[in-house]
Amino acid sequence: MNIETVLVANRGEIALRAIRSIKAMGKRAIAVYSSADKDASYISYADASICIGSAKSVDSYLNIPAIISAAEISGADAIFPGYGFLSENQRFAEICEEHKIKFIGPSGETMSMMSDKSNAKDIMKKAGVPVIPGSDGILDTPEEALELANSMGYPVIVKASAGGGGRGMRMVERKEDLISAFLSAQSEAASAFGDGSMYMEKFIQNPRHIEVQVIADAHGNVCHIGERDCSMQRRHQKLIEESPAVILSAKARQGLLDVAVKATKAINYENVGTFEFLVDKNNDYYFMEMNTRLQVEHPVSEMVSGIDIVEWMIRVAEGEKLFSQKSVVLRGHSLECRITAEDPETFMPSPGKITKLVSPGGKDVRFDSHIYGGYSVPPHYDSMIGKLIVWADTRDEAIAKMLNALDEFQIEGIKTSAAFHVKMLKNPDFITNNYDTKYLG
Ligand code: MV4
Repeated sequence: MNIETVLVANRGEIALRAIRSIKAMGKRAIAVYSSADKDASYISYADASICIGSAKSVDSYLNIPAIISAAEISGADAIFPGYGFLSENQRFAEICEEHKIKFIGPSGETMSMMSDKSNAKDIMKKAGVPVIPGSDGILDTPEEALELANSMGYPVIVKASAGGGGRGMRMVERKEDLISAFLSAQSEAASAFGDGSMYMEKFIQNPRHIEVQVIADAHGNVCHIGERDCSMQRRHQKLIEESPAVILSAKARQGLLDVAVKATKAINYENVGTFEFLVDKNNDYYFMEMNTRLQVEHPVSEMVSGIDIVEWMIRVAEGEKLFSQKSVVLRGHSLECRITAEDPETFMPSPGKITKLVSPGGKDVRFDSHIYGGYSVPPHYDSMIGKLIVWADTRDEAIAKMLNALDEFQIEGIKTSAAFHVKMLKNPDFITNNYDTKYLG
């Protein structure tokens, strides 16, 4: 199948990122936007654009009929979902296929297999992937959880099967607290996801969050594009990501990469995906979740591999054969700092008009951002306004390059997280990798 026109069902930096690759491939790019995004710069960079609704996401970026209509009106033969919004919506992927529009991602069926975290864990366990010791599937009652926790030993963590990204979970240190923690996490999950299914695991102390980027074609070929360390987070929001994960031994890294490829094949996966692992002090790794979409932090994998991941998402969606693992050569070190319109001390959102902007640049410095001087950051969406990515031979050199890039970056009118990054990149604990996922709470 030859894709000629791709509709980008997203906004902001990832919409711009996708349009760049679509146009580089000689294809037509269609932008869609909400009325709050009418002044976004990438709209004019696309070959055509269509307003799909008002500022509220449910009326626009989550509005399936409006997006499908826009695809049909513009003659799009494929939809690029990006991250967030409809990117992991099984129903949307199916509706696209029903309308003979190629959804650039895995099948709806695969997505739903992985969106149920307990089920995903079960599938991975059967595929030979190490998983965190815990309950065998869903726990029907808090008493069942208590019995298992008492035999497993504390601390444990109860998790909502429909959760992910930290919602609907509770760490429990003492048996006295288990039943109430189970019930409160369950009711949180029931109201947030409409599903109160819970499972339980042994709590891994001071873990690192390390994930593997995989890509699969329609013919059963699978490659990994290395791993990323995303342990620098605050309240489950990643702040800094890097590749490679230097805390891994060569043996642990190869094990992690091999197991991710094996698992991707086992589930007949297609397109890009990410395997999230928790890694403990002994370099033991355990599968946690699979993300069935392109991720925010994909550029660090592009920088160390030279592979345009968005381009290859489109190519494999067209049925093209994937490159070989041997041709994937991972070199040097890449860091990404997420730039948000937030106060760098309190992380409170700071939308508004950008009155002055000087963007960083130079060799191996990449600023993926849709912002410009005079642009108003709308208050309706995620506060991320761009990603600053650098590449260098070593981690220390990448840190130095990032500090210089942040120094070049000038923005006025709104507060941004740039000052947080400067502080963190000078922090001895970050420099020596002496931190874990709980470092910032
Ligand atoms: C854990 C854990 C420790 N032990 N599971 C947080 C997000 C969600 N995807 C799972 N999470 C965790 N699961 C066990 N068995 C610690 C976390 C965790 C965490 C994981 C990754 C990145 C940041 C985190 C911050 C707090 C807790």
